[in-house]
Amino acid sequence: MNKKTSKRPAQGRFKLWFMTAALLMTVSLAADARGIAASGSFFSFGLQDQLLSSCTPQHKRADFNGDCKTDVSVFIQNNPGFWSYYTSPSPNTNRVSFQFGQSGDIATPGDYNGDGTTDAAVFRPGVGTWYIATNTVGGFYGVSFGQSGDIPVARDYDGDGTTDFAVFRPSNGYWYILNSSNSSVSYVQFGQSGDRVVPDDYDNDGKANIAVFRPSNTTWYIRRPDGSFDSISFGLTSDWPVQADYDGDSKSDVAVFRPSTGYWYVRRPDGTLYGGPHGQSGDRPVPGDYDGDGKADFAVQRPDGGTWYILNSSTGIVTTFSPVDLGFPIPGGYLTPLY
Ligand SMILES: [Ca+2]
Ligand SMILES: [Ca+2]
Ligand SMILES: [Ca+2]
Ligand SMILES: [Ca+2]
Repeated sequence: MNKKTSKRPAQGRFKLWFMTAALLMTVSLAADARGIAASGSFFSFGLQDQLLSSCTPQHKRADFNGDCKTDVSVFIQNNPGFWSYYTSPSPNTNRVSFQFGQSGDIATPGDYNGDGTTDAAVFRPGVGTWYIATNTVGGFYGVSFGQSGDIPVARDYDGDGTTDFAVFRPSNGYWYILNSSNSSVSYVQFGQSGDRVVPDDYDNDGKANIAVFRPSNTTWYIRRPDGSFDSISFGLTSDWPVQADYDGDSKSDVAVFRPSTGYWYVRRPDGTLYGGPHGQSGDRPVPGDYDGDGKADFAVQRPDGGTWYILNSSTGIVTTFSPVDLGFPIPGGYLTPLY
């Protein structure tokens, strides 16, 4: 496994452009950006630009209002698509919803401008294009990075506090990262086809580690900054990786959700494990820090009715939300795409 860094795009196709919905009306790129344009009406407005908090990026999954609490949020994959999030545990009265994305897009939430709040973003896999919302009233920009067949793995790899566009290419096992700090492209071979991508900050150096879970041998491979890597045997072939910081030490923890039973298993640093039942077969795991205590909470979205079950780490109490929006759960956009 080797690493190369270059000022030049790895694949020679990288471009940036910026436009607003107003511009889009007069630009012929409308077809490519279909589903992004703000041609429809909005359900509501009022994104609250709250002051930034001191929580670390691991704890800011799907935190659209910047209060250091993960927000119940969904991507409704229609044409056009909609994003909706809820800023407090009274979900249907604290709802923000706006048009963004389209059917077939992959939700890639992240903080792409480094302001401490999560931005709506999608990767359009057929064309290798990313779209990032700049507000809830139709503003966005697009970035071409990657190609058809790539898996988006957006994280902050260079540690500047801003999410980096990045893809994993199963066909050659390479990771391609567009570093937000200097716009250089890093590419690293790590993993192979069939691996599940599990990037996160496992060592608390402020930079996401490149990492994969290999179902065939149930081993996690976590790349260290010096290019060496840790191998950790954990989980079953059929388990879903749910890496997050469950114990609050600011290091992401190796963890799995067992879809057949609804059990969660988290690996402690000493190699022992803990966990328990939360959810049931068919549920989608959506870990995040919903109560804002610095520890990720076990949480699931039940696809049938769209109900969320959140086991608050601060109290041990399960909170149940039934938002009016049914769709892909945004906190799941930080995990390997399995549902
Ligand atoms: Ca929040
Ligand atoms: Ca970055
Ligand atoms: Ca941890
Ligand atoms: Ca928590």
